[in-house]
Amino acid sequence: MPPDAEPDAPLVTAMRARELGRKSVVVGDRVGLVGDTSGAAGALARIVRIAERSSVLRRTADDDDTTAEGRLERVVVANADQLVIVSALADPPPRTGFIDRCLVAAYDAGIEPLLCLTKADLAGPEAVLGYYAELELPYVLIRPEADLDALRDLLAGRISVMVGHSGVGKSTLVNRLVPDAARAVGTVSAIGRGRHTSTSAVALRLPRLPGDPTHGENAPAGWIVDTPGVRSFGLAHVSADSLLHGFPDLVEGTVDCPANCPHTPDETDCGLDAWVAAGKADARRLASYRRLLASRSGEGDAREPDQRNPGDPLAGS
Ligand SMILES: Nc1nc2c(ncn2[C@@H]2O[C@H](COP(=O)(O)OP(=O)(O)OP(=O)(O)O)[C@@H](O)[C@H]2O)c(=O)[nH]1
Ligand SMILES: [Mg+2]
Repeated sequence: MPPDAEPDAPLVTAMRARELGRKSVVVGDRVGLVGDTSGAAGALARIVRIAERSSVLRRTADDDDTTAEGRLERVVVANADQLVIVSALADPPPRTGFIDRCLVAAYDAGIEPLLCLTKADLAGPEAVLGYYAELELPYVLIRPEADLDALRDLLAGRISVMVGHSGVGKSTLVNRLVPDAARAVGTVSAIGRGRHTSTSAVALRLPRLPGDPTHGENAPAGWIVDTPGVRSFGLAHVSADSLLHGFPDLVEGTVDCPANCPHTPDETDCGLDAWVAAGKADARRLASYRRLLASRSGEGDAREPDQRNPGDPLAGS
């Protein structure tokens, strides 16, 4: 459905036509339909064309890197213009390593990031926000009892996709934003045992707020895509050079690096160490960047985040 489709446009059920070959249709795709597009009960249309995508959010599914299937690159969503990185402030605890990976993916896809910190009723945001102090990263805090006006403003008129670990409250949030969404909501006790409440990505049209003075009567209300929780956001498809762009606070620290500097800890002339020593960026950000570099080159540490960074509970991915 086009982003500007009328709110009462019929919902059409369609299947992928054979002439598309191996091209797969993903959530967010704009498609050409033939056949019965009436939306009547039992009507089935065919998808014969996929429009050029304005953005493609990918992740390498390296949850399981022991199989070829596990290393596959997957398209999460097409045509999104905002990546809503959902992280709970507690239960499950925030993981800046994961948020950093999402920021890299957003930069790589040309999608603007928004940090959405849920469960603000359970813990404060200071530690997470302190870690990102040098970035101009927009954020919103979500409490169950407070209104969602700030978030609604940031979502208005855009196609936003939510990503985050299982149990952080993505579906809970979608149900509040889109009251008739009826997304299943789970319990956090299942985390880490391979159970995810949401099992597929779904795009939902945001309701236009009655009498909303800020966006005009004919402004599109926007779309929100709820996705299943992921354990990790694999970045094997992102080049080592592009990784750095997910760390805008470090970029300037590389201007004095030797040509083709790999920015690894063993590169004694890498400018990033001096940059951090001079207080221009947080040492934890450099450590996170270098962890990502190492995981890309196959030297990744496969231990659980809690064991890997005993001194820094935030750092896991
Ligand atoms: N205290 C508190 N609990 C919340 C909040 N938001 C969500 N929860 C609870 O967190 C649990 C998980 O919420 P879900 O919305 O299912 O999480 P999800 O991110 O969609 O999880 P997956 O679908 O598995 O990826 C539920 O028990 C919610 O009631 C919040 O702001 N505060
Ligand atoms: Mg869910």
